[in-house]
Amino acid sequence: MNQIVFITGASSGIGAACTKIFAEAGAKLILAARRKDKLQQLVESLSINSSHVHLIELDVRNREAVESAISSLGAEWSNIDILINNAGLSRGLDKLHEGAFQDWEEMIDTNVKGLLYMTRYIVPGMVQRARGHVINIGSIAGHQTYPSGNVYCGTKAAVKSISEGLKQDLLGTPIRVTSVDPGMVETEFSEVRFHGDSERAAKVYQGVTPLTPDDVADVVYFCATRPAHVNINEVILMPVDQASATLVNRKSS
Ligand code: NDP
Ligand code: 8X3
Repeated sequence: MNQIVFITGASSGIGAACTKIFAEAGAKLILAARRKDKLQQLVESLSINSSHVHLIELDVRNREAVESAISSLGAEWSNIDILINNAGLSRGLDKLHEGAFQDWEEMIDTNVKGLLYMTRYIVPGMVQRARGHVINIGSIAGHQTYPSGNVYCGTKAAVKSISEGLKQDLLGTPIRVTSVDPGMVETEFSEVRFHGDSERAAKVYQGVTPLTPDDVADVVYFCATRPAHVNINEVILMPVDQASATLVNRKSS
């Protein structure tokens, strides 16, 4: 694969798995996250050739930082072919009227505004070059709201709308837009949601065989490698043990 792929949130979970699959395919990778040490460790663990990777310590909530990271890429890295808007998080699982303002702001600023900043700064170049693909990581939470999911579900519903809107606005160009919307995937997601409470996080996956980050990365890679005239708009995937955000088959041990 002779393409430049920009992955946000590559330091963990689905983003790290996307890094692996695109690296194996020979893509050149721009990897961004706040924890640059984790990016470095990932690159070492995958033995990625250093000329094939560019690491950026980036908080996608910071619009100026996003603008500067992209505008300073230089000729070797600036012609981005695939943008994977993966950076995201949930914070808390509280009734709306009891929710924490800081949790809401973090989710909205990352999942919605961060994704918008990345898109706004990268897509004009794709349009200019008449080549590109934006792949947003949404969620089943964008399709169905679950109790106490309120703001997180709202941000993922926004990602769904933004993906649809971007597809419409790019009609007439060859740029592709895809939303990959998983159910339960075992990553750092629940630990982040519960502010580091790993016991509570582990319970989310208890008795269930969840998706792995590699399962999601496989789908992302499939979407990215269809013939140029094929646009996969949306993929919803969940474990066999899950039928909706709230319907989960748990085996007792
Ligand atoms: P992880 O917590 O394992 O990974 C989240 C990634 O996002 C990390 O690499 C983190 O990097 C990055 N990130 C978070 N905030 C920022 C920020 N402000 N700036 C830059 N990077 C940031 O979770 P997942 O892999 O599960 O999550 C990836 C995406 O998948 C998210 O959008 C999530 O909503 C979505 N998703 C997850 C599901 C699940 O069940 N796990 C299901 C459906 C969707 P760092 O901390 O180093 O900045
Ligand atoms: C992550 C999946 O159901 O925990 O987006 O919201 S869920």
